[in-house]
Amino acid sequence: TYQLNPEPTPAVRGFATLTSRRLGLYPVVDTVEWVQQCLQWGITTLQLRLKRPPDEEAEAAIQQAVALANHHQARLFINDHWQLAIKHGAFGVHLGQEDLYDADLNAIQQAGLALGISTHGYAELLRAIRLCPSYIALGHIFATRTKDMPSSPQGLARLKAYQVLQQSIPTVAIGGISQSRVDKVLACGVDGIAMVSAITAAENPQQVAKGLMEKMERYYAQ
Ligand code: TZP
Ligand code: MG
Repeated sequence: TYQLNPEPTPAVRGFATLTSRRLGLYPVVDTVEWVQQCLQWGITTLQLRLKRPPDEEAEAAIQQAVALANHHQARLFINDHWQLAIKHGAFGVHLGQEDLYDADLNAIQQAGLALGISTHGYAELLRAIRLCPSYIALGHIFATRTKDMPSSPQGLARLKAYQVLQQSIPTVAIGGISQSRVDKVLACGVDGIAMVSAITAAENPQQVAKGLMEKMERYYAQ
């Protein structure tokens, strides 16, 4: 079994590898309606982040979102609710640091689900690397109003340094990334950019998402 503390974690390979390591524009949304919207725009990797207990409503939303994502052959990561993600055959699970103590990582791995892990600094990044997840989220890069963050923003210099530290696991930047900051974040070498408010609070979310998807495709094609 995986042990995080105080024993060192064994370096076990096996969380689903992303066949296309670029996650590109990675919207993080909180309703099935948003999942549907994103899929219609052609988003290929996305996250359903339901900040609620694993009740009937959560399960219904996860079931519907998974069905929609599978229909579009998109990679849907379920935040927190790893049991429901396994039960309904989601592509992957996204876990924060505190979730790593409770979640059964072996069960996630054995069910063939991908795993993404949030990190907020060097120590957490090292710990995440040892678990060999499918991707690592690095954040928050800039100040954000979407989530209360106890730590300070990582900034672009650290984001860039983290890419030098390890290249084998795909990385995603998150936190305070607005449309106008995307170029600078891409230049740090990340494989994906996770966004909440830049998309969901946009006046025209579709236009923003399409523009960013095109920008990222152009960037990665270079
Ligand atoms: N995890 C770290 S920052 C964040 C999450 C879920 C919120 C990012 O939201 P936004 O609106 O893109 O800053
Ligand atoms: Mg969590």
